[in-house]
Amino acid sequence: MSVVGLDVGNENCIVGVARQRGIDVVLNDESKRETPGMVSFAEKQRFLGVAGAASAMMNPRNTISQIKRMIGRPFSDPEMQEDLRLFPFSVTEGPDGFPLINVQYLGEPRQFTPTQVLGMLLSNLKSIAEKNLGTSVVDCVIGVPVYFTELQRRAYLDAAQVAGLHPLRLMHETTATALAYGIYKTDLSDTDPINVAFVDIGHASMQVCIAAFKKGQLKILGHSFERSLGGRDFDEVLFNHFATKFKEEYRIDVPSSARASLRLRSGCEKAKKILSANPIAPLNIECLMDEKDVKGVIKRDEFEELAKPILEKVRGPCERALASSKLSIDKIYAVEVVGSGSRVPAILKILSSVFGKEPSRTMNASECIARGCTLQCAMLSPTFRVRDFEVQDSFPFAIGLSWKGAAPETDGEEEVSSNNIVFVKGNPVPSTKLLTFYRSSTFSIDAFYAETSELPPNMSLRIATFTIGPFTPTVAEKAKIKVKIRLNLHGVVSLEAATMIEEEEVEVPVTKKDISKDDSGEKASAPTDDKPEDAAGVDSSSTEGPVKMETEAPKAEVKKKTKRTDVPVHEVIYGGLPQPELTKAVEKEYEMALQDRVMEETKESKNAVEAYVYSMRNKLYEKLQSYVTEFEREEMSARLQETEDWLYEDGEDEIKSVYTAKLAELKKLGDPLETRQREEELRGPAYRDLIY
Ligand code: ATP
Ligand code: K
Ligand code: MG
Repeated sequence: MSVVGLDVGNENCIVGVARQRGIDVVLNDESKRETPGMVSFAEKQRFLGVAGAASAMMNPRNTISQIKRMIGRPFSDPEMQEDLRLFPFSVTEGPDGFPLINVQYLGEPRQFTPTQVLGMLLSNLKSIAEKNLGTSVVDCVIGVPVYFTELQRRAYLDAAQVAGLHPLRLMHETTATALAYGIYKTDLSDTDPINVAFVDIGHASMQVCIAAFKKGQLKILGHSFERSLGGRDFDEVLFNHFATKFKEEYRIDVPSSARASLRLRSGCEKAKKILSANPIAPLNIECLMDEKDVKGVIKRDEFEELAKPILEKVRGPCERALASSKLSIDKIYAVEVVGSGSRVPAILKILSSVFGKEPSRTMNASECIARGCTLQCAMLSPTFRVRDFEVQDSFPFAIGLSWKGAAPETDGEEEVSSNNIVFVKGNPVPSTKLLTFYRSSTFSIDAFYAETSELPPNMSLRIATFTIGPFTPTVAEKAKIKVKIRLNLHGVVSLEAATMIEEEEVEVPVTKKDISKDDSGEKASAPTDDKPEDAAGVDSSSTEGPVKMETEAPKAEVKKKTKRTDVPVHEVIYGGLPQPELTKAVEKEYEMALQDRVMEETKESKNAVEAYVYSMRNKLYEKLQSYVTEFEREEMSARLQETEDWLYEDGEDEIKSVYTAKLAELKKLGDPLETRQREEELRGPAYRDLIY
């Protein structure tokens, strides 16, 4: 069974795998540790990852990036609209109110959902892991931003299914980082926790969490985020600066051209990185637009001045995370900065002033999420042994339930508050709540977000509607229905089970073995965190106890019997793909992947023909020279030349079998020559031996 952790970034994706000796970040086909989160659609195939990024400049309108920004968000979301302004590809509103990505693929216009495109990225990451592990990969843990809504989490799960992956957990990125930090710490105390702030600034967003570490345990005390604050915002500041400047100096309107915009944006990103280590950075782009070469420079303090409004925003999430952890800054032991977007030096200055101490960079800033996810996967996988380490995560949103009729009773200490919040903000993940309803017939429960403040703007608050029934009470007019609501490991709300509980009085003959314990029937069980209760069904409470000495004759006795019946639950989820759509998406992905593979193999067989032409031509004048006749050499050379010409003309764009046939044809002519050379060489020394 595979143990894999995936960090899917807006810019970079990382794949971690567990091996017996530890956690490794694996290399992609281009021997890189980071794989661009890009998919490029072309005439004959798709290009994913590094190859996708390489096509971006040539094919900007059909190359999709930052899919994480679009996943599980309605088209009308103002933040989405803001993002779309900057993307070079076309996105329109689908009939369900969610975005559709429009591309030209296989020579025709096609539309894909963000879920499908994320599925493509995930399947690329899956194949990177598979190539490295040499086995098929299904189980994994995938990082998600802590601010992801139910819809976004469900879309990730759908996309994973499209890719043929089975996530054991969608793990908050900052929690994964905290795990990667804590599990290797050997000096943790049993009693006094150390509190560490983790600040992740990526390409598009910023997340902060405060974690408390004790021996064998980490607990997230609080977190916060800014959905739109990351490296790309700094690029944008530079982009606007230079676009204005170049308009004046060169009279070119960069934003009007998708390709020029992409090139300038990428030049600005480079300049920004240079400024992280140098006081000044050049920006030179040849033939940017209208055949004009542009030149510019930017100084670090100039850049910081331009970026001031963005830098100001860094403080907020740190302060909010501190507030939710209820810790004062003197209780913070260290501030760990991760995510490559945080390499802008001015950010560190702000962090020092908020936390009152120098931030540290002891972690591998680009790999910690993938490593944490891989560790979590190893911990959840039965095939791997990992040091015992408990991860207590906390949920960022308050989730409420509503129903018609009388309020339910809750089991356990925790009350459902008057506004029906079942999972408070900061609730542990996972978590299960047991509610008891008294109802005579089918009823329904709605799950919704109970607070709007930290949700994306204009978002629907509905999560799901669960319909419980039908059931027929047999004992009383109203039956007691226990409903188990779960905030699962992915941070998704689900109704796990509904059970009708009825108590009947029945006469049971008392046998020699009797009950010594008092049977009080159904016992209230406290909210459980992960262990499921006994399977529902008929559960006689007169279980066997210790044998009691019995002298009297056996007689009948009236006993209470608890009968448990599963009640069907029907759930309607708002958003996400219905199963038939998902099945279709899985099939489509399979077809597209097949097409990519066919094209890759075609390229390989074409390359094989080309390689044969070159190597045979060399051999004819070197290794084979003294073994072939003049006539044979000329004949072979002519065939090689013919083939080379063909490769550049008629044979430029053929199907695989044509190239394989071509290679076979050449080999038919060439193999006998090579065999002759080999055989004579073998005979050679022996023959010479005879002479001397
Ligand atoms: P997200 O976390 O938003 O999903 P991501 O995980 O892909 O995105 P990272 O890989 O952590 O993001 O960071 C990418 C960002 O870091 C880019 O904006 C990139 O320009 C920026 N970056 C990388 N190196 C440097 C550097 N030396 N100086 C400044 N910024 C840098
Ligand atoms: K990343
Ligand atoms: Mg990231």
